[in-house]
Amino acid sequence: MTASHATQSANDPSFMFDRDAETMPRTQIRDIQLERLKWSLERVYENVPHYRRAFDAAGVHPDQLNSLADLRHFPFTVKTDLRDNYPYDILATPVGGLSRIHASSGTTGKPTIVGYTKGDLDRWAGLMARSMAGAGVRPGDVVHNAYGYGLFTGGLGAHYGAERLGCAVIPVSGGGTERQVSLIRDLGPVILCSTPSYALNIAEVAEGMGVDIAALPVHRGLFGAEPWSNEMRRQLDRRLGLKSVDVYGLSEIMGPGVACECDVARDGLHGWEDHFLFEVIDPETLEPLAMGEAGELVITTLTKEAMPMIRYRTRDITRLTDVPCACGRTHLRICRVTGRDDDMMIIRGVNVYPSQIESVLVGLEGLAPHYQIRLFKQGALDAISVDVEILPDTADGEDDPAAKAKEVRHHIKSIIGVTCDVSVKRPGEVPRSEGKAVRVVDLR
Ligand code: DLL
Repeated sequence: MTASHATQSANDPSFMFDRDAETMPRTQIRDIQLERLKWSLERVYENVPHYRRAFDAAGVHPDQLNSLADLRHFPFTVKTDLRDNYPYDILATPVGGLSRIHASSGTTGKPTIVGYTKGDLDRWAGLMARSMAGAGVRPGDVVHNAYGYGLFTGGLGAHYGAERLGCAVIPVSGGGTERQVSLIRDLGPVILCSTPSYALNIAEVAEGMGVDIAALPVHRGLFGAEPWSNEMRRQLDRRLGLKSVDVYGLSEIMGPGVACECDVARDGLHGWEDHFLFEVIDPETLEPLAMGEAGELVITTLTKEAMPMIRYRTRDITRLTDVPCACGRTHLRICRVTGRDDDMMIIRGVNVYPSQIESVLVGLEGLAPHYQIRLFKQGALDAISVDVEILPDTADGEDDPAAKAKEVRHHIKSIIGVTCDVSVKRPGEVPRSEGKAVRVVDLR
């Protein structure tokens, strides 16, 4: 990857990390995709027994790919394929050829690992630098990186991306929130990287310490790793005095930087199509959907050496758009991911995502944006309850928690269409996030 930033002024609002790649004509993107897709299919067929078996069982061979549309004949990869081949059988490179190994948290069973060659790490840093520049980060910026460092890809992903772009990184990781606030106050970073829920936690702790982050130099927040609503975005922008930008990624595919909003439009995340091929499928029929239709995002890697993924089903629900963007980047945009299909709750026939509940709660006066949803059985039926917190000012006033709970219940019923129990908690009673927030507790 050739970074062309040396020839541009970093003060230019249209600054790009890799202008040639980011603005190439769409026909050229498709040519590159076809060539790289062939390479990836051959690579897995030759080196990964799982893929050879899966292709053979589906009666397909890499030689049969003549156009991008032919990819639809190739089988999907799902999370269980990674678990079944744990730890190393899904790799297309011998373990000795790896430079780093990350792993998923494994909360739902056996963990899965992700391996990277030196080249993979180099491309990841480049794509994260591209993403960050699109989000408004510039060489010379000081970046406060509160994504967790370790097996989670957030910390090191943002770290090396920022360094590649030419920034100074404060590698603070998650947790120790008062110390984070002191560092933001003392070191004057202009960029904050964290999950949106942790950014909110930082805002709250800062307010408690009497530190006005909105008055400090921080002017961009690069938030991602979990779904967050537009209401949450407005709240973060206001309380932290910054422009927040959405960054998307997943460890199986790379980590953060698979796609990122540009700060020009903040309307959909540019997915880097010279390295990934994006499809949206109907999760029921598994058929590819047309541009603009909502369904499950499926990603194929085009340049990964250690762990190429063919048609990986992300479970994330979104839409794609190739409408030209005001920023000049030609790569398609992934609309904000509002939830995963496995997060979807079906309550008496109504489909509900946690982010819909969040939109209602964050829009209501007197409530803090801290909430948790509980799923439980009521007889044979599924039911939900919501814990939400009252704002400290409201807690000391006359506002009756029971009346507030009734109001919240009414709003959820009228906007989303589900009946749920609501419990209004006192300030600090809903658990705070230091990384990805736990929004749903399943008690069924
Ligand atoms: O969360 C990578 C990442 C780190 C992305 C830092 C952005 C910033 P995983 O832990 O493997 O990787 O989780 C991936 O998180 O499939 C989505 O369900 C969710 N997710 C990630 N980014 C977003 C986002 C990292 N911007 C899973 N909006 C994905 C909504 C997101 N959901």
